[in-house]
Amino acid sequence: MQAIPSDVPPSAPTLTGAQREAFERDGFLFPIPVFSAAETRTLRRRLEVAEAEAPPGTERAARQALPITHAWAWDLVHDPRIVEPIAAVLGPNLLLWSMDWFIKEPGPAFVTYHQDATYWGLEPHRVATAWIALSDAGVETGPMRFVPGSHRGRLLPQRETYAENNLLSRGQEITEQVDAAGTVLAPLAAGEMSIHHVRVIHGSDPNRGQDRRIGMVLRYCATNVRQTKVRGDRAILVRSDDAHQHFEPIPRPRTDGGEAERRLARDHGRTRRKALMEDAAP
Ligand SMILES: O=C(O)CCC(=O)C(=O)O
Repeated sequence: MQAIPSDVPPSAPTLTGAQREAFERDGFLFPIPVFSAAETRTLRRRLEVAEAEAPPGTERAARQALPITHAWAWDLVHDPRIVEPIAAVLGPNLLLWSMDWFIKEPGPAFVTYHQDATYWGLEPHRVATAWIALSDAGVETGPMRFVPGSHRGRLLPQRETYAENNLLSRGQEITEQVDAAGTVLAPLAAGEMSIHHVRVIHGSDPNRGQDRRIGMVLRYCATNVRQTKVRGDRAILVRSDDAHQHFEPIPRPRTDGGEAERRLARDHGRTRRKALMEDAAP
């Protein structure tokens, strides 16, 4: 794993040595308390306002674009309560590569076992996800399941199923059988987060609860990481310096929902779709 950063201020909410070791051993870590109940409610309300304001059929794109279109979301992805634990496992110089949302309404939606590193195009794999629960993600809601230590193994072949209720863009699924008995379920209370490594095998079952299971999913990488599948990918510098400049910088939004912000979000959405949906290198 990466070196532990030396410049984390002593007051920053970083990880303990035992937590870092657990992440290095398992490829995931949870639960890490991040937001108070009031903050979590505010974030959920902001998300649901953004969904309600988006023209029908564009809710997903509107959610993903929030750090490009809304200053509160740009500020949120810099929050030290999220970024310092990530710095403890990836090192001090960090970019936010994306904000995704894994929202599982009560019903049949699921996520097949997959490894993110197989299709994101990011190299090297100094990449980790902060998955933050904005509603309770207890066992009945289909929280994530991880295969401990699988980030230290090889990348397994994946097929694309495009299955109707699969929340993944291409219904990606590892072709080898994953033994559920060897997985670890990662339930979270609202306001808590888990961190997972870009190579760890994970998936999740349907939501059998009453409420939507809302995962705000922030993908961070070290600044030496490159996008190998498309040119012109963008990211937000969230910590220290970017000596590498492999990504176009995303500026803090000046006007919430402004025309320039929405244009940038549309351009970026096209680039990112290309990266996620295509296999060929540029
Ligand atoms: O939220 C889920 O159930 C799956 C999330 C996931 O695959 C990811 O964050 O990489």
